[in-house]
Amino acid sequence: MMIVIFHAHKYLGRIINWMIFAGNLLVLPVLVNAQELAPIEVRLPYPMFVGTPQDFDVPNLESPLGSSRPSFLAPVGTKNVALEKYVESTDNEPIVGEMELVNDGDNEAYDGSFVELGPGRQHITIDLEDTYEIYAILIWHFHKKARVYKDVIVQISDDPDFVIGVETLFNNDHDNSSGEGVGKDLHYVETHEGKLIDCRGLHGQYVRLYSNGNTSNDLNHYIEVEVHAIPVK
Ligand SMILES: [Ca+2]
Ligand SMILES: [Ca+2]
Repeated sequence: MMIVIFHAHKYLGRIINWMIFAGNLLVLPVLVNAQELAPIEVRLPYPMFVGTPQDFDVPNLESPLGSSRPSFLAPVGTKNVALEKYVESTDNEPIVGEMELVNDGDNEAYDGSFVELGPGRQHITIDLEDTYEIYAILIWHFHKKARVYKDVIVQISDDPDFVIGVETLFNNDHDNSSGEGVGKDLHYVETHEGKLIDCRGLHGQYVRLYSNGNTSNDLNHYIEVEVHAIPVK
């Protein structure tokens, strides 16, 4: 009996120590995660039209904010890591421009600033060359005139083939016509502010963007894509 009590006390001490240790573990991540935040740096292009027209025949159209987009906060050191990285496309021979235009740092709407991909569903994949903690993706499809692009889907993965570990961060394909699942996100009118997608610090090396034509034609365009991220520690 004495032996049992002795052992119970011995284990009680261990249990208390473990509870203190576990308590610290619960507190520590909160302290570690309290990173200093700052607005990400986004240089906006010259606006080609005023206001955000809403006369488009598409379902689930986002209402314009009526003011400029608020600053987006991310950990200090977050920057565009997509600049001049390799971009692959389902259309190897763009109708207009080259794939390099997707991430050459120029987001202006002028002629010569966009790449035009063939009709229907197309996607591009940016290889960031390493796994990053991604906070925001910014997309400018085309903003010379107001348009809505269809089946905009944004995914990140560490798998270049997007078979395993795929995170879908945005999907406005309401009828699953692009086959990546029904998307609940809203259609939006392209403006000079581009579309900012909150990526919540998820990890990935590859960023894939789908589209399936737009309200003016069935072609696909990219002026610029930015991926604001920090290296994974
Ligand atoms: Ca560009
Ligand atoms: Ca669709």
